[in-house]
Amino acid sequence: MRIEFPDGFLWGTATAAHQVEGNNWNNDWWMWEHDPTSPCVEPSGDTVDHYHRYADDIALLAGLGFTTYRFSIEWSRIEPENGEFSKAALEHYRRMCGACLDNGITPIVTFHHFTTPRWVCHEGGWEEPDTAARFGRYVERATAALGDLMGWACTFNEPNVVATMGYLAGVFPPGRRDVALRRAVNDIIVDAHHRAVDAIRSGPGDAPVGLTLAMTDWQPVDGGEERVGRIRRNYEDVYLEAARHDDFIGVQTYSRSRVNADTVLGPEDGVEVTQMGYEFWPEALEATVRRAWEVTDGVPILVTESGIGTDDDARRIEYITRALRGVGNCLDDGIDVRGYTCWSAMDNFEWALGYAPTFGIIAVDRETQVRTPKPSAHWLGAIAQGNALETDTI
Ligand code: GCO
Repeated sequence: MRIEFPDGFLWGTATAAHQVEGNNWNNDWWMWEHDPTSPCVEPSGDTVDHYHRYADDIALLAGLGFTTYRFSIEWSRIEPENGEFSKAALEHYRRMCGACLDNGITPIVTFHHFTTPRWVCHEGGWEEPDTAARFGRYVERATAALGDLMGWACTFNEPNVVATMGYLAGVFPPGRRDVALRRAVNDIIVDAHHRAVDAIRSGPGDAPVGLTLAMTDWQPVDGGEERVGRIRRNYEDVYLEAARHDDFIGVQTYSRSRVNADTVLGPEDGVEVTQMGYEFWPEALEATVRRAWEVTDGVPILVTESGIGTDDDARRIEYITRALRGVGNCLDDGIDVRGYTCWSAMDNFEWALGYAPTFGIIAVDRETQVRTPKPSAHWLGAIAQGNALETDTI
């Protein structure tokens, strides 16, 4: 089987500042990692020291064949206290964008990937309506510094996870469990997103702007339709609807979940599960791309994350092959998918689960910080270069 992708289709990998930079001590996640009552298994520490090693890392990704790199900028470095902006931090991220462009890589910049500065949290965090304006001001300042170099701009990474895991499930900071609060937080983040879109559009450069959403292929079983509808409404649709006037929507999907009338069911006995405990179900990407396209009324789609936590790199290749077949099916049906960005460039800090899950196509020895591309890195880089997937496995 051979799938050809449209001219200009973007091929890349993704990371997030807190998961790779190291020592981002001035945000809520660092506090959460050091809070004995949180579910975090270990602190992030130096992680893979990408803050200092980005130039080599970007050159390595370019050498493998990738044409884009998605990374996030850290609000707590850029604005370490209310209204105090760090020119040095902004220059750092300007050099990162420059390193991408020098290597023929389009930088996709994410302004918020889960971490919020400590001072914002002290002033109420995402349950405080004023946080939306504070975020807008930060995005405006960062765009003034980086806008002319940004290829694409993501305001938020998975705001639905920030709201749901932080304010309903209580497993992300600030660890709250309150249904009404989760809804209020959704509304505040939607407001923050719209302010950020305006700030980016009115700043230098012409990067397409959107947000990225965590999506699951929710599958109703035994009368689960109504429950699926409710889950989608507050977890996905509120953001898909808010994205209808954006330039793109970032889709991030890892698996499916079956839902009955009472609950979200775990994977069935005997099915293959990943290090995250998710069912191995790469077909979820096709289902969610289709749904994002439908609910946004046809906003162009960028797959901003797709991948698998596994220590068996052959399963990663199988997973991505099947996920890409789904993207090919969507393209065949006229859905405007602009690119595929694999999570992740490197093994990194997987939030509350620490370093055990390995999502990278590049392994990192965190004692020596030596990077070693896995077979999947060479394989996916070659697909990027050929802009086509050829496989006899499916
Ligand atoms: C998320 C994030 C990434 C994760 C990845 C693997 O989806 O939680 O965007 O930071 O590391 O998804 O779980």
